[in-house]
Amino acid sequence: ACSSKYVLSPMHPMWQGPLEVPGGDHQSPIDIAARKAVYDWQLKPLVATYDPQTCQQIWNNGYSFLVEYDDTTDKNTLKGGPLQANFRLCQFHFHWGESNDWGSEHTVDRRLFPAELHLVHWNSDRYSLFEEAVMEEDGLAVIGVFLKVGKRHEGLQKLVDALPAIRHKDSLVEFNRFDPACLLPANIDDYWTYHGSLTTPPLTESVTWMVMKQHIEVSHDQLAVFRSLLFTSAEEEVQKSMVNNFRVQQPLRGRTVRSSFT
Ligand code: BO1
Ligand code: ZN
Repeated sequence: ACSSKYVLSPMHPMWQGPLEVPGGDHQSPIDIAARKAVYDWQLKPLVATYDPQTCQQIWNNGYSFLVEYDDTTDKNTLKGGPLQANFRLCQFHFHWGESNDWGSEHTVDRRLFPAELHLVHWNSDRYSLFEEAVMEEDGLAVIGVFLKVGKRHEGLQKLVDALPAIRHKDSLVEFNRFDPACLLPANIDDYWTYHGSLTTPPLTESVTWMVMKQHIEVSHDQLAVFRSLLFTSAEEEVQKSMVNNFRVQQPLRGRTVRSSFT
């Protein structure tokens, strides 16, 4: 859940909170300067093993829509790449803009994408709950995938079809048998990685980020359905479209972005 100290303004793509962030030199998202990334030949391929049967629900939490997975057992694991442990998927969600000209959280050479997918995992070798892992430097691993506008994405359509049922904040519907792997690009071996934070409160610096070089394509109409969601609950008088739910790029502050490819 979100800290009440922060309010996401639909006009400004920023969390309005007390004095920037709670003590962070390793915040996310960042701009990835492709030519400054350091190739690391020791970065292994990523291995994601997902079980569609563990998909539980889809809900509007007032800043995005989340597809949540049963993370009480090791059925959805991410390992390899820069990771020193097994990580378990708990949810995925997206960030997007009001137009196709912006919407992603990360940027590549200052280039914005219309949306960005985040697959959120926690270190299940060392911790027993997300809430415990979120406090630790090696606690979380998030895969970021850029979305571009092009042809309709067949895998995404099942999600898009569920969105009208969760238009308002705090609405939730059952959602079963969705394979998160269908949202990954064909090549997951090429990625950038760096250490950063959650991009919404609690903004803890607990995330190994893996941002995919390859994007996925979705149609303008599919993104239009994302934009028909609301930040507001059914009770509120003035309804606000869920758009521009991204945080702006944060300073790199001496961190190195590594790449798995040349
Ligand atoms: S993100 O991937 O950096 N945009 C991101 C930001 C915030 C969260 C997750 C990913 N928040 C947490 C909530 C927890 C919740 C967890 C898993 O997501 O703080 O309350 O359990 O859904
Ligand atoms: Zn996110």
